[in-house]
Amino acid sequence: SPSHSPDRLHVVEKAGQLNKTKIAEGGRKLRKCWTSSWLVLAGNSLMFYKDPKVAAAWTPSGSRPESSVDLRGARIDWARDLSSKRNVIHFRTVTGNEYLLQSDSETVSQDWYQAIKGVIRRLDEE
Ligand code: I3S
Repeated sequence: SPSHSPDRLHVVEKAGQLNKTKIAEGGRKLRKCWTSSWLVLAGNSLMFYKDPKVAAAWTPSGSRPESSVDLRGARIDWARDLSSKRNVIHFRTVTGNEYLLQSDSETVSQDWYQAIKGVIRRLDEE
């Protein structure tokens, strides 16, 4: 039945480890605090977990991520002047929360950039 068919909310598009810091909350600048985080991109959301094991147990009604952002209306670009690190992704939600995501691997950062951008674009078209 349709109620059992997978929908986009439940489809994990991408998951993996990245360095992450939140740099603004509601437009207000925050002090950077880089930490390693396990990211899960699914449905309209990018979810952050401390531990991949917790993320693996993820179900719609099950374990909750440490934090989660709604990608609808979000903007993504490459952080040029926001960090001394390389391969840094910058994104901003409609509510003015801003994050930096980073990997020392250019390929890993590029893949995440494209995946997040793809979701944002899809949501823009809905
Ligand atoms: O943009 P900033 O202030 O140079 O960011 C650096 C600081 O957050 C620093 O911590 P302190 O608050 O103890 O100064 C971090 O250790 C650095 O990693 C931050 O710079 P990068 O360029 O790594 O994003």
